[in-house]
Amino acid sequence: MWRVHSNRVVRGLLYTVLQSNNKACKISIYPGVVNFCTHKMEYPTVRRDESFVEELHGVKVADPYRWLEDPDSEETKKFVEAQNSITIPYLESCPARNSINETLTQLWNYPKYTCPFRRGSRYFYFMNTGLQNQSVMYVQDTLDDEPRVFLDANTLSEDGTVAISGSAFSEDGEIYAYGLSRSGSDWISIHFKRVADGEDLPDILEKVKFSCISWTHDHKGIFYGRYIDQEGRTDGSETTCNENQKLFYHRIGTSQDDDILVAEFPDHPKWRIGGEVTDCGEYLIVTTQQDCRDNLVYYAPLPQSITEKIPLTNIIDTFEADYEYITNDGTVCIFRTNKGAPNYRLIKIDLQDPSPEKWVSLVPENEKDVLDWAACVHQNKLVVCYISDVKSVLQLRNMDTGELILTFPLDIGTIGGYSGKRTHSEMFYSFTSFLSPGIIYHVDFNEEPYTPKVFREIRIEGFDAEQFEMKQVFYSSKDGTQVPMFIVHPRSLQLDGSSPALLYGYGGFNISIQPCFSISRLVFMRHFQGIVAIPNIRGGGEYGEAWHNAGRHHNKQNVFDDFQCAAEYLIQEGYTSSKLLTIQGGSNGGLLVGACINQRPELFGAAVAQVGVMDMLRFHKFTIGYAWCSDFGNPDERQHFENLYKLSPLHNVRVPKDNLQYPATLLLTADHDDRVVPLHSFKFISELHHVLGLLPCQTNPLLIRVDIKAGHGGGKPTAKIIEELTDIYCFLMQSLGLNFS
Ligand code: X98
Repeated sequence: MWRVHSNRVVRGLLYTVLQSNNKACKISIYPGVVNFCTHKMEYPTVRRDESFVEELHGVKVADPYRWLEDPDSEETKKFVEAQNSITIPYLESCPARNSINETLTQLWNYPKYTCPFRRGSRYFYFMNTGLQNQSVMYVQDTLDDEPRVFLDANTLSEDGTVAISGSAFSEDGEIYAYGLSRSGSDWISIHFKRVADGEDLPDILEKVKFSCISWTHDHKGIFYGRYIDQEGRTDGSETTCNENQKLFYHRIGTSQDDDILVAEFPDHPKWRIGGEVTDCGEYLIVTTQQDCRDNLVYYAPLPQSITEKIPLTNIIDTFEADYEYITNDGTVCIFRTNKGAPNYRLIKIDLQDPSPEKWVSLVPENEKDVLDWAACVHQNKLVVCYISDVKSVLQLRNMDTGELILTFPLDIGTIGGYSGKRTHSEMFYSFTSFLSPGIIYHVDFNEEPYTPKVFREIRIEGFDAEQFEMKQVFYSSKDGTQVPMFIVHPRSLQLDGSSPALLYGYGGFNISIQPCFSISRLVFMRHFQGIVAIPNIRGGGEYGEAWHNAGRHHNKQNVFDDFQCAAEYLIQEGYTSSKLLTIQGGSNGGLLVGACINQRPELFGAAVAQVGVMDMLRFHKFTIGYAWCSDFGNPDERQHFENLYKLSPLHNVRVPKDNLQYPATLLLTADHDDRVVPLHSFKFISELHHVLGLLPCQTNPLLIRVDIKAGHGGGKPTAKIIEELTDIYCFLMQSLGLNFS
């Protein structure tokens, strides 16, 4: 017996979802067109151009979905419509959809604060009352004053899709330069707001991406990076390669057309250029980077007035390590570097005599812990944050000698935010962990001993950390490497393999996945009675450059092995079973998920791959993709090509042996993702459907959700985040048969 389950216009399409007694459903996408979906999905037919074959390094490689690389063609638009038109009804027909959405919304609705930061004579901070699409920036004259709204990005668009991305105050704190991103794109326009009266200045800077914003200390203008030669659309829906970034100086009150070209490297079109005015205001430090690691360093004394290109002196001339400016006294600069120190160290380089023999070691490398970041506070103190077995350790050190003054007491978790300045006698830092939504601490350096005081603690009504258990385990990977993993779950769970588990991973780019609070994971644990597991797989920065190197280029397979061994550990230890295990990852983690379902389809019940890199032979051709060759290798080089061809999700979809099937798979992407362009997911889902879609044993759904007015994730409005999470949990509930209670 069929009944109309729902009949509504959703995301621009009319759907009639019919449900039968046995819970099967048929979906009418347009009036008169009915799709039957009982135990198995029927996927849209996607044209394959079998004639499209390229010879790469002597190997014939087919690319039948090359046409999907054109985001503007009618055929691609129809493809997106057709995919969404099977995915959305599947997600919408989840019987617990409303409950999931309401639970997420209700739990999300608590006030969130960032650390306050002082600029000029005022304090600023961001606050979200709970469900606001974008956090609001407040200003106070003192910490006890009534806060006033300074900048509310929610007023800049109806749907919250305009977000602040990058900003800097002038040195006197009187002008705020801020980037605005639209629909999740990496492109920003830079705007300027006068602080005293909140008035926006007429200056607007366009074609800005991957940019620094750094003021000269006369408060007259900023250095910023611009892709002035970029042709065609620059709204993030294009896939064009970003080349020829140039460093410009914009003087407030002038037209962008009159901006001064300060630095360019025309022989190196792929270099990104950062410019930073030193703390003393006397020098410009310029860094260049082609990939996602290693940079060169230049400097120049700043002229009184910037009217022409600034002649730069090179002090680091080889791409072999990272160098990050921290602060300086005259010509002596402190840098954080991994040169000769895979766990990073602080060194002093004299700009007048920068030869490596003259470098002074200020804080030497720690044998085990990674020096994650450092900042200068209260004239001559250094705040130094380490990663120690994935957890944060926060220290105060003497800037002249590097000696340890004290280690701030900290629970197991992460320093998620920091504010402090060399010219100020106070600092703030925030702590977060899986079971701690956030505590902001304040340290007043005028009072000894330097005891951090709780400035603000974020509390969530109805959340009791005591009801959950968190632990860190170390498991053996395929080659015997010990990999740390956090496991969090309700205390009440019986660990007999019957619990659903969510295994999240990233594994790349020297990025460390540290403990942080997450409402969505709380919902998974509390309402699906689930287990959350986060292994710190190789490729990340948790154990410094060695850990990163062990998971990049020809070692990339280690990343996938670590993740698969994490899954096996969870099953062996009775936390879950394959059928109840979901793997999840985004961006480089989307690649991880794509590779793992190809390599071990039977190991997982479901897979959620968000904004993933799936075509490993062509990622370097679009937007900023070339920068990832430092992790992935360059497909134009034969040895890298051979490695990439073996692990590329798009090129390794095979019919599983023994009548097994792929896990229920949901790919997510968005129309303005200009970091990992959506074509990766478009081609991968098409290949999954082509190889597996008609197999009788492939009863698990293989779906893609393509969002609109959204990008890679940064600046996503709360409404869209909750909608996406609702969809993901509806997908897991439907495909794994989970209970939501
Ligand atoms: C990037 O591609 C980073 C891109 N990126 C930059 C620089 N600035 C950025 C500012 C905002 C957002 C992205 C930025 O490279 C930059 C500017 C000047 C000098 C140097 C850098 N990332 C990788 C990524 O997104 C990993 C992390 C950062 N990936 C997507 C890797 C694979 C999938």
